[in-house]
Amino acid sequence: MKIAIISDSHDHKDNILRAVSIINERKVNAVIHCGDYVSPFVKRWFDKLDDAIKKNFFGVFGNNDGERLFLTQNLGQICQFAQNGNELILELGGKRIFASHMPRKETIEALAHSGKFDIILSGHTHSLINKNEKGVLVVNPGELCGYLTGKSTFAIIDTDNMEAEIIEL
Ligand SMILES: [Mn+2]
Repeated sequence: MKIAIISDSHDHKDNILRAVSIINERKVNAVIHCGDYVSPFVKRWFDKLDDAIKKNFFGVFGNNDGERLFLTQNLGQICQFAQNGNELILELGGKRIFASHMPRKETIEALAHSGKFDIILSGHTHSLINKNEKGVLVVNPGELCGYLTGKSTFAIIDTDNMEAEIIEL
């Protein structure tokens, strides 16, 4: 199963549309957004994901997602947010996945060593992480917006070989 991991899109329309088009072309099975969408109107752009992919579109809120009510009402029509908004726990492709916007480094390490999850996802720092720690895949896809680093990135995880491919726009 292929899962696209996006974070920190920060309302960047062009980059969201470019990522959506690559995700559709690559016939990805699911999308997880690790937060910082910002405006509820981003639904207009994520709505261009193929219908089959939208059925498996999940997300958590970031610290810049202040308008949770309208994000839930608008983007929530196509994106299934974590029950508490902050910590997404789900199983896809037989892998147990944890996603949160801004877990501390120590928390990520503890989760990776807990044996409870196969894939740990985060965002917030706008910096890439792509490592496999004894079979546990730890990924921060960097920033889709590209505002801080000048690099606009997201990731596609293949749950069969447990590798994350980093895609730079
Ligand atoms: Mn951010």
